[in-house]
Amino acid sequence: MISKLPLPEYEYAMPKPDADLVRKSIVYKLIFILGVDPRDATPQQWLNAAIFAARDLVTESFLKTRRSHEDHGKRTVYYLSMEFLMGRSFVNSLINEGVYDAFNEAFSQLGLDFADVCEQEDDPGLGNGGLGRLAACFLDSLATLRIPAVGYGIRYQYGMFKQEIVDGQQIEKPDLWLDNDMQWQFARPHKRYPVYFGGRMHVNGNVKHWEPAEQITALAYDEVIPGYGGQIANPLRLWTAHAGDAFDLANFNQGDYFAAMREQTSNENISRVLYPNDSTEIGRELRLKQEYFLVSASIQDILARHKCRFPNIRTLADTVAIHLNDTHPVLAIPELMRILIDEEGLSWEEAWSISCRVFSYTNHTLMSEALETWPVDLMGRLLPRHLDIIFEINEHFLDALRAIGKNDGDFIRRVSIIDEEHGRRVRMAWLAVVGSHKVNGVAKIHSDLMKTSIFADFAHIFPDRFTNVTNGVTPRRWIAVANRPLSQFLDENLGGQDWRLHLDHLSGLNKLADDPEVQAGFAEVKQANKQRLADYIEKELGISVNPQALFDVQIKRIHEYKRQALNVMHIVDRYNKILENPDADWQPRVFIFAGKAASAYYMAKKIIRLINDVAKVINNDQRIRNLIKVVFIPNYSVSLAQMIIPAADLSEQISLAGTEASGTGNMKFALNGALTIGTLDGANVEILEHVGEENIFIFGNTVEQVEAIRREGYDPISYLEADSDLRRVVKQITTGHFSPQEPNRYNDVMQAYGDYYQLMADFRSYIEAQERADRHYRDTAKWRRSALINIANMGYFSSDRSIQDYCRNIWYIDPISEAELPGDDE
Ligand code: 26W
Repeated sequence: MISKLPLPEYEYAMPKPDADLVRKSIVYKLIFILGVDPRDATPQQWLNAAIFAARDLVTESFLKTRRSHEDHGKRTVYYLSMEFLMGRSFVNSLINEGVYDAFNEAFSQLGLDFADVCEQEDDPGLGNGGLGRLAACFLDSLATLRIPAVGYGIRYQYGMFKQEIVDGQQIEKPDLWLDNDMQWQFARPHKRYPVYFGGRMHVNGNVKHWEPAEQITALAYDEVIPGYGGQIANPLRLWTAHAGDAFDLANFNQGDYFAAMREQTSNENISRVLYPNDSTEIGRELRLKQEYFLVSASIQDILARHKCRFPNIRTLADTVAIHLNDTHPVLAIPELMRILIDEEGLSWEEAWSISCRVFSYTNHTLMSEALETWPVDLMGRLLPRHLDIIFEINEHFLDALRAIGKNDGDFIRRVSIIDEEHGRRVRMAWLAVVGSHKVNGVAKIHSDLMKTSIFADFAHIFPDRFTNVTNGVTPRRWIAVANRPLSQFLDENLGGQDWRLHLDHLSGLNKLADDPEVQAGFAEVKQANKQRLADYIEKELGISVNPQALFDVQIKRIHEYKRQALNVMHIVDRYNKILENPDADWQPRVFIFAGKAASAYYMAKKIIRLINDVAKVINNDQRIRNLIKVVFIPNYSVSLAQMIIPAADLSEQISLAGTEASGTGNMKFALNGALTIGTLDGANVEILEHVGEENIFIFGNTVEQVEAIRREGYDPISYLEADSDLRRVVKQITTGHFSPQEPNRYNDVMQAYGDYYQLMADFRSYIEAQERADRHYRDTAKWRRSALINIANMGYFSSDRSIQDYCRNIWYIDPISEAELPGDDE
């Protein structure tokens, strides 16, 4: 370990900022960093100045943390992910650094509307959905728990597209987040690594040499991730592709400057855009290049950091844990092998033993269409040495199996990393399992299903390798930032703020759940949040919704398996029944949807259109008298989730059992006091265990029933025949009741692929669960009690608990102790 001498001249401790100091700092940044006269500054410019002021604070924590981690030489976890869905950083940083009130007060001294300034911040959308948001929650927890960690990702120039709804249909617009969002990032121009592609292999006896054809430079940008409580922050290092060093000299020297520049632009495409797909395999060359680009730069950086602290590369596995967030970064395995063997001169056996101890892998989906495989030809053309290493890994693996007598041809074909049946492809998930020491699923049911479905053969081969870590969410962002009224309520009723760090302390609410005063306090919180959302809906969409109605919310990616269509079927059924029986005592409801559809996912886009068509008819039907309102809020994002979730009464988690790996929205809703209506799928199962069956509305077939139905031959028509309400709903949707201009518009949405996601089979039980929810809501005290019990029992679903599970069972890392941390007096 290289020790650095303490130099007192190098110390700078930021004074603890009060509102005066914060105000001065903001004005200083505005004038001297941004060059703007305060008299002319726009809210956006004020925000930028305030971000610079806030960044100073997190940076101080960051440098202190880094020093402390270096001095202690602890094992570090490197989290590799193609997606990080961070959401806005400003308010989160203020809360984590404990300076929210000081900034709030500083802005009021300046005579500016703080909330308005905060709203100016862009929402970097460097992810699709659950997997990317989980990575963001994990970074928050890693920093908060003082675990030495670095996130590695790609700094896409264009993140997730912006969604507009035009004539009820999704339109995608580019997301230019970088235009406004530079303030958080530190460019690290000296952190640059070459990434090579193409070319050929030269074999000389035992020595293999890769002569690549193309070189791209990866440049680092660091974002500082503050932990809660101040004093601590970790880096998220995002790579951007730069062709500067790869300028095509031949063209340049021949005087063809423009050809050389063209080449440069095409190389820089690597970090241009996030693939907006989370449902089907992407399979494009540029995506493979992106994956390797992330992996190669990150592995080089990890090795450089290791070498700076420790003299011997052979100790790598003692100090480094590398986590693969799904298979997207799994080329990290052959990349590490390549460097250890070709550049560091280790034997295959030495390199493999290090590699297996270093890597671990999380699977986030069982859907076979989302499992990555790459054509051998493509891989060989782009990454010939890596393909070679993958073949060798496979050979060693299959030889080892044969050596223990597992040489049944069919079995070997099934577990081979190379799929020989679909035009020779590399199975990335198989490579991840063979090359990692631990593989985990993201909820109990998912981890169990993993072992009996996609990874059944591997669970036999490596019984100890498979494990579960149930997902979690960070209470800092999902309560402290998103729901300030609830935070205050919790502080008051729990007698302190420490639920932010120890979410299980929420259980203190259990004994208060029957107290009418506490219930009234909670009702006030919920009402304020509903009003805020109602105002937003009115302002943005011109739809007026009744804030006293039950807010029934489904927000998530649009996908057939998530069954937004089932939700629509219930709405249509309710519409029919209100028309039939207008004088019954109907519970007014507002149905809220939000979510993006992958741009090439025809059926998902159609579902968005269906929601909007149904909304148009029902919202404008005077006979309904506002008993139903349907709202599709465009451009779902982390920031929108932060506004919508606190306002929800009912949380729709209605995927077909066995399809949603975990879900994390389900946790955020329950944590904010919404009751779940859901199937026995993903983490819903564990939420049920924690909140108790009288505080959740469970419906639908179980995984076993779904499978039995499939085995016996699912017949959607039989459900239609048996249920006249269902028949009516399906007929209306499919024959143009909601699209009279084009009666056939939805003739394929209800029974797509023979109703693969079993909408018909779960319809009746869903309707009954909705009726239970209505009755429950009518009993105000009962509902409030249930909401409080939900909050009280969500402690388990903190991402702090997930990260502790990872540390204990997968990464073998101890959190840094209090005593090892730098204190205020340093
Ligand atoms: C190949 C493109 C691609 C990209 C992303 C395929 C699949 C994905 C992910 C697996 C999609 C995803 O976000 N999965 C979600 O992960 C969450 C975090 O673990 C879970 O809570 C969700 O249930 C799961 O759908």
